[in-house]
Amino acid sequence: MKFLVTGACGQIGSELVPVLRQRYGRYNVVVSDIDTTRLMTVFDEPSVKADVTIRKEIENVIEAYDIDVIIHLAAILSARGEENPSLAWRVNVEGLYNILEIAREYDLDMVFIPSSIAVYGPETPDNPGDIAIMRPKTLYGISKVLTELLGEYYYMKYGLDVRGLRLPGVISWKAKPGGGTTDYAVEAFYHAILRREYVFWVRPDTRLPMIYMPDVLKAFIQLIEADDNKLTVRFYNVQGMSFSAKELEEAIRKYIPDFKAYYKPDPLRQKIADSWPKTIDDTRARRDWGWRPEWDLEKMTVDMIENLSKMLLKQ
Ligand code: AKB
Repeated sequence: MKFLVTGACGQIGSELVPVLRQRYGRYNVVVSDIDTTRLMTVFDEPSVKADVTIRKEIENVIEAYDIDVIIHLAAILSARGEENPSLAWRVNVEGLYNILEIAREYDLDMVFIPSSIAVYGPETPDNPGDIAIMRPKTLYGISKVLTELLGEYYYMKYGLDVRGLRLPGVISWKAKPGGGTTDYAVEAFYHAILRREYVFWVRPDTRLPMIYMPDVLKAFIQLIEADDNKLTVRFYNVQGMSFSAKELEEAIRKYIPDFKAYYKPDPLRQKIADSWPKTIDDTRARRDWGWRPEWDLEKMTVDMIENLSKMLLKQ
């Protein structure tokens, strides 16, 4: 199986690519991004500069490397998407269409695309499952609903195997997230370690579903390898934990006692956070392909502080 990972230099790609290369072989995982500097510093060959909004550039990679599976990570996240809607449209909608059309045209085996809790909105009832009311209020959320619906459509109409995880906020220490509403849950650790203080951009009672990167990587591999006959939907909720900003502050202070937290809600990001569910129901992923998260708030906090301190303080 030969993979192309788009948007490979982002938070998830930076950690997923080494895992894929370890499992399937370095030369079977081609990485692409528009950020050539990061492409060259983060990954070994095979790596290609390719823009998902330019169909020909992706087609060239598919042909040159004889790709079977696209893992489509290139996306503009929620907060950045609200600041630059036309960019979000081009990357998240036009880029998505290019990927699906290319996969159909070249008869690829699979397209794997992360979705997000951003598909939900204020009308969604608490703790939604995989099939729930989806009336998102951000362009990012709208583009992820489109991703899921088009994915299902291509699966039913053309037999293209499109599948993905509906991810909550992703916490990790190796590469920073960018442009998301939930990024405070990562930034707080950087600031706690380097400055002993952090100003949260949400209220202390803001509670959101989250997941730690090792669980994300495990879920990717499990769902990529899951037998299609076992899947009862194309996009699956997965959640590792759910905590409020205040609970995160307290968890960090257990290990960094002089950590000070302040709260200055940013109207845009607070509104987005308030429109998302506090927890999501991932029963179906547990039942269909054996999903089990291993990381909770306490365990993740210890691991984040240990690894991030080593990385940041050695510089
Ligand atoms: C964001 O905050 O935009 C992302 C997401 C939940 O998809 N982290």
